[in-house]
Amino acid sequence: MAIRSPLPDVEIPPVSVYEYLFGTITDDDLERVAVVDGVSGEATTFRALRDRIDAVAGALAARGFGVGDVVALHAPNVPAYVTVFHGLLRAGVTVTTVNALSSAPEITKQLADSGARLLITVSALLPAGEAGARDAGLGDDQVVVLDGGPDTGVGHTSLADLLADPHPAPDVTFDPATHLAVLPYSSGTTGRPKGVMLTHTNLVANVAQSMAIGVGRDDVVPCVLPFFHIYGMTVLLNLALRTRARLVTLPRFDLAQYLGVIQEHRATFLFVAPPIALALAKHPLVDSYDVTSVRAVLSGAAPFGESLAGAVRARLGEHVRVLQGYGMTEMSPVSHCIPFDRADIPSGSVGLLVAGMEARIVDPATGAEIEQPADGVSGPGELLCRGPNVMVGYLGNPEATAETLEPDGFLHTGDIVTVDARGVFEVVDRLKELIKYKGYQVPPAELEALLLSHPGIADAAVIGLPDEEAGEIPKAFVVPVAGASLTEAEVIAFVAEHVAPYKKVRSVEFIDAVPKSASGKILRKDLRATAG
Ligand code: AYL
Repeated sequence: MAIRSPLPDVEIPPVSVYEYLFGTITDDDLERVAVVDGVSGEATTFRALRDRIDAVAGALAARGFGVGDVVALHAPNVPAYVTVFHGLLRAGVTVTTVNALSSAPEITKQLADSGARLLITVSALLPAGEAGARDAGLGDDQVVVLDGGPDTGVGHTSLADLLADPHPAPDVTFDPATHLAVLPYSSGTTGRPKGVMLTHTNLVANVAQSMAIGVGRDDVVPCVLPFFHIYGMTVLLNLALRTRARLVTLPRFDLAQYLGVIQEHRATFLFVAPPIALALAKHPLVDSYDVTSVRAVLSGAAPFGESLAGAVRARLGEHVRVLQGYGMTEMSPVSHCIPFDRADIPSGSVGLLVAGMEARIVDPATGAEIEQPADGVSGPGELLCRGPNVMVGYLGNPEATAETLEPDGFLHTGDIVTVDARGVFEVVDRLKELIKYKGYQVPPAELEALLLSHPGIADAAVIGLPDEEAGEIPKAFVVPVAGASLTEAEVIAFVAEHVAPYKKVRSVEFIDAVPKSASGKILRKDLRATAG
């Protein structure tokens, strides 16, 4: 029997993301500050933000973009990200969000796979963006540089150029339940990154479901986790906008700058991944800043244990709520959270199923269903989830979709969990091959394919090694071609040349053969057992 969320159902209105965020906004809220640039201090009210979103939608529609088009957005967290992202959605365009750290070949792959007709980037990322776009067959006129323009020396159409000639927001009609809002990339439980098809309703639902986290109108939310990743997109950007909280954008993580923003803007709700939680708990710099405004810290995207949670509380104050969220890009992403008002739920757990979600826990060896116990804690098993926030499927990849989504709508998470009688879940292990470096996805299959493209490498396997700061670091096992002289440094440099920095292989071990099952699957558990 499926386990149902113990939280009351929430209304999921059948509207677009734009309509959900701004359709019911009051005159009072329109005058409030929505977004602050954490670097320059420039503030934008909800009214100005909405007007700019309308203007971007109008400009894009006037250039022929609308329902059926895919546009790639490749930028760090800056206020213009908010305007352009929502302007694109407002125009009916499907947005594929690109990691700001992506290499040119990674950008090319994503553009080609998603069928993007336009890349919107920033001058700081232009070298990778331009090369990536060119190799995907996009012309110079298909690259927009937000802070570019003829007078800047950067070239390309800028955001200011787009808006120079005002156009009213278009009247677009689509079915929010089926129209794709975004295509973020995720490797899911296996293989290489795939386009995750999320509809407007998926995103609207997950904001409504995430209300339990407890962000409210008086909160100030520093946004250092990237908007291009689903955590930043839903839990920072969209949840904060809908609750009328204030976002403070930061384009990259720098601890001193982050602490400075917390102090200066009296930040109240911190959304972090475990490495930032570790810095908050342990770094001496924290003592030099006033962080007394903080009332809650939520960690998500990678394992976060009770001891680190306790260390965060000890440092920031026992009154601070330390929360955890869990989910997957494929679930928009939040399936579990610790509600703000549930102080009885331990911070080292991932909390409860969010409203409207169901789960099943299945023994991966036998397929047998593990029942929720009447008391105590269940045995471990793979988590499967179903709900209004679960993706439609992987773009152009029915095989991967069929492997991940059961015909009855349950999604395989590839994570091993337990549940107790109250419905509190804990993530205890990962069944899938994914490596998480500081909360970012590092798909082993992608690195293995890259390693195999090296003429000196006959076979390769990649696993994650535990690491206190990053969570896990990628390690490669390499079988050299007979007679090849290959060093660890060469292998590391080869990978680093081709991938985003967070995907770098950080150690290499040469072996005679990669251990594999009879069906040819890499036996990662065996490699993990031998790896030091
Ligand atoms: P993706 N504990 C352990 N592992 C986790 C956790 C957690 N709290 N959260 C995510 N993961 C792992 O698509 C897990 O293996 O989405 C999961 O399948 O990049 C995988 O990361 C998904 O990686 C929030 C804030 C959810 C963040 C997120 C997750 C976004 C990461 C709810 O409130």
